[in-house]
Amino acid sequence: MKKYLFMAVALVFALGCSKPSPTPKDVLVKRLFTYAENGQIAYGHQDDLVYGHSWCVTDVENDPLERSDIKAVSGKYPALVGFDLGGIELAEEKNLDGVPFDLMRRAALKHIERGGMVTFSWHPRNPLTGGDAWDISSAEVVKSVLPGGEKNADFRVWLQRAADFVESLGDVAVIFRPWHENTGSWFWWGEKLCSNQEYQELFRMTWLYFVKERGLTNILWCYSPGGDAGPQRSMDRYPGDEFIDIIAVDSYEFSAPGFLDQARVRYQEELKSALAFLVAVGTEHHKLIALSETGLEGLQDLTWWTGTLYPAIKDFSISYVLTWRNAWDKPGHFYAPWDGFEGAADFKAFSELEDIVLLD
Ligand code: BMA
Repeated sequence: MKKYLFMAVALVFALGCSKPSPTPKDVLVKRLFTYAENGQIAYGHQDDLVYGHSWCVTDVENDPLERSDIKAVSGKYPALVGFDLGGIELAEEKNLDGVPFDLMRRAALKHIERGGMVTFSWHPRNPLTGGDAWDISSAEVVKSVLPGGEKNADFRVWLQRAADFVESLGDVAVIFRPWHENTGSWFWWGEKLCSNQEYQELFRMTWLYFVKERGLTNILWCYSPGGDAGPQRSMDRYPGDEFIDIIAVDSYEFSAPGFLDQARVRYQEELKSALAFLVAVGTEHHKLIALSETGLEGLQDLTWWTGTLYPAIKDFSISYVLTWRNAWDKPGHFYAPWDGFEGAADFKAFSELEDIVLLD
């Protein structure tokens, strides 16, 4: 009897002392913190692997997923690939940009298997009006999906479908960045479309559903207001430390033809002030910081990567930067170079900087 008692005590002691092995989320958090601590920034590209400038994957099941505009010009895949879940809420087969969800799942897992990281954004339709994410005709939408609202039950089905997709990825960690650019007023969850409190409730409700109801604990939650809000306002809608792993910002360069110099200065100033603010917030809240979306549509500035983006971000401890998509079906809607693009050499030079990380 004594012997068994001793064994039981020893077992409890051993279990208590042994460190649990790190989860996929722990590993990804550490990886991103390490980049920031080492002064490195991982580079990401939206929808890389599933399409690029003038091409797209058509064989959902068998395509080897080896094509990438970034690889074509730099020899490497981006370290991070972004995908968008818009459309999953209605159980559609393809997302709002025509990417089949089965292909998206395969590409995300392939990228992770290759050693890369994956982030998901979500442009869901408007649950009250039936319009798209940009339908801002009603300021009652967020209220309508919160508990007690007329669309709450329907919206929970939308959350369920998005969570089903994330769950279907299996035991891998991914970044999830819902309800982005909330300090602008172009999405139904935007600044003038709901109060700060309603926004926070929307975010927390999403988190609670995924994490507490569904047990999806391998998600890094990213809060990303828009850079044009000005730094101070960007935290007004912060859901709280418990719900967030990454505090980020979306910030684009916009230039009218012939006004590139002015646009560059404005972009760099806005970005630097946003990042300086967020890095301080990150230190205080112990959070990762990122530039979750950026770019210059059409890249008419042929040295944008080394001459505009890099000088604006290099002095900040951010873990990644992601440029937006190269639409296969809209020739002018691209934010990264492709094979044959005249500014490709500048991206290659950017990708070879020692503090910029792509996937070897
Ligand atoms: C926008 C544009 C749209 C696209 C949307 C969601 O910035 O690229 O064409 O549908 O993102 O990916």
